[in-house]
Amino acid sequence: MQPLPERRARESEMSRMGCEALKAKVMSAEDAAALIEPGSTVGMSGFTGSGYPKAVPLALAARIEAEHAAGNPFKLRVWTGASTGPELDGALARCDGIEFRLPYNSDPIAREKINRGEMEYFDMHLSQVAPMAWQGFLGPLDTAVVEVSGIRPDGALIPSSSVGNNKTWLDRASKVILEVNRWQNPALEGMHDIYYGTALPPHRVPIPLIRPDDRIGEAYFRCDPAKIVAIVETEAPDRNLPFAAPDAAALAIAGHLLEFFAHEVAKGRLPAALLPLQSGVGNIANAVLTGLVDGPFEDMTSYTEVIQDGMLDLLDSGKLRMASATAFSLSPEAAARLNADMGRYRDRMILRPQEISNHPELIRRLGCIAMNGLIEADIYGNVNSTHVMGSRIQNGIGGSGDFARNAYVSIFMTPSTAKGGKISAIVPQASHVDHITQDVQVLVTEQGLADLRGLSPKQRAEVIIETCAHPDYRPGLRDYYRRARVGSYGQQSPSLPGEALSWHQRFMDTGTMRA
Ligand code: 0RQ
Repeated sequence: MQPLPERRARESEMSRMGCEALKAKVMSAEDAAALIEPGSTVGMSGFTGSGYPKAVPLALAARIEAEHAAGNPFKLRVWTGASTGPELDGALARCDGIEFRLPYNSDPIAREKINRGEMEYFDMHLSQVAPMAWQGFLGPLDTAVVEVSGIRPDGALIPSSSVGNNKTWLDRASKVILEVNRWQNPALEGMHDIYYGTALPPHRVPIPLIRPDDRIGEAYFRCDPAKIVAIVETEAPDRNLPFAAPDAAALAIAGHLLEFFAHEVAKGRLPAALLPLQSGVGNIANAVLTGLVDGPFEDMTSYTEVIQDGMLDLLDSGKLRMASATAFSLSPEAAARLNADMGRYRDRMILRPQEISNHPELIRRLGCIAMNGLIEADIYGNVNSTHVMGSRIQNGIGGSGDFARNAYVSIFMTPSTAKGGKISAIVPQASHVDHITQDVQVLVTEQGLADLRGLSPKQRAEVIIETCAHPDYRPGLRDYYRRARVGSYGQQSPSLPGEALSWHQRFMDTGTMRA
């Protein structure tokens, strides 16, 4: 008799491919990649560094390279859930294999290609990807390549560490390639909630989710077995980056937010358990969650897109009752912590399709508290989350627009300066706008928190300059605003457009925005 841990491991390994009828479709990643047509559209799984296929994209990249060397280069159109890992976006971008990509990217090689104009990138609201695919605006989907953590005897697919758009890819694609990843914890089974009730207008009905912990769907993906052309077995880890330890700015931002929440509770505008938290990507967002561990709020919930380390800390502390998201975005250490105790976490976490985790109807109904990062905000509270100097994409809008427009309170947070203090994050006029002033209700930097609700544009400008801007940049911003109050064409949102643009140009010319 094998020792218990080995036996368990063996049993779980065997159970990954529980469907006898599908076993004949098991093949190598190279053979599976050969089934993808040059020039076709491929819908891949993956959301942040979780649940993306890890073998077929690499084999596809090798095939593209070989074809390139043989004088037959080809490219693909690639759709995903959001960002993925280096084995997918990195590998396919490196070999010039992506002609068009949607929706969110944070891969540095792909970012360079996009910014050099060598790759088309459709940066869209994450909640809109699945509906737009169904509406037909994105064109046909030829192949789905989806990582799952297992296949049940009845052919139902056990989702992996992200759900993203997988339901839609499996439904829409003409053919399906599955990667069954044994690295994924078998105890993931039962954590997912896949809702099959969405429809297109005029047949849409309300989505029956009233609380963040409601389960409204099924634990598995359905997939027509006749469409499955290949199954590739893998054993490869998800790859998310570690978070930086919170620095002084992150801690100060977290402190301002905690104070704000306490104030709102005292005023009766937020319940004592707050409202479902949405937390964006990046170190600051993670630091705020970690800050809540030591805060006074109990019995909190989260309705968000990704579960980061800070969310796990909050669950461990007992302060967060449950978390609903579409993916994990955990550092390797936190992923190991989750995997070691998945059975216990599973009852307090739900992973859903991104059209549900980010659904405007649900975000509005639940009254989420949205907390997202930014690149720059202008003195009127317009926020640029995506474009450096108005033209160079950093990542993408991701889910920030889904949440900011529909939240109970929409918060944007950032250090007041970037690049070691050379650039002010508060500028006269945003060089690109993702979130209009009406969708930005609270702006917080390490300098302070500006509650912009109920303020006119000119009132906002004064509060933002005096509360959020770094002291080094306040004189320049005050001077701009004073002159705009005199020289602007109109006085609703006073601006001097030519001068606002030269504010950005100054960094390019001198390496700093300081006067
Ligand atoms: O670049 O790494 O080359 O130095 O932008 O900035 O400071 O690391 O901040 O990780 O919090 O990311 C807005 C990008 C902030 C993120 C953004 C440069 C800076 C650095 C990153 P370097 P930091 P963060 C739902 C929520 C959109 C999607 C979203 C984001 C790099 O929050 O992608 O919210 N948001 N999704 O140096 C020039 C400035 C700059 C600047 C920062 N003013 N000028 N460069 N940088 N400010 C979750 C999902 O959708 C998955």
